[in-house]
Amino acid sequence: MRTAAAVSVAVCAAACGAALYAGWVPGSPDADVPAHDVLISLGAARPGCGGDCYDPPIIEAGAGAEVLWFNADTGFHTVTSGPYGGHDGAFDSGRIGPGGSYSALLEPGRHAYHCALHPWMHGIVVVG
Ligand SMILES: [Cu+2]
Repeated sequence: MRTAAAVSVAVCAAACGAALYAGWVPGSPDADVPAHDVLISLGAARPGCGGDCYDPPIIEAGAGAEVLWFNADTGFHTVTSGPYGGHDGAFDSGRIGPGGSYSALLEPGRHAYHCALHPWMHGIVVVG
């Protein structure tokens, strides 16, 4: 079961899309969360997650590396480039369900992003 679920994440990463991690249960200990670069934190759907809605809030990725977000929360979220209300078109996950993930291969540069559903959620990826 765990092996099959890990494979589904790998397939998702290869396809740069959103997928559900079948082996994960909302509220699971962090140790049970599959490999990821950025965690969408449990409780991020409520104001008060502060700068840790996306954990870590700022990451650096090598040029040509995919960045993978995993939604460890019980609600839907997005990973959308640009400031809240100002999607710049560079990338957009669409709605990621609980236990879902999204991966993207980003252009070099500094990418601010946000959740289109929750104005308090924002992060930065620096590529290259
Ligand atoms: Cu959100």
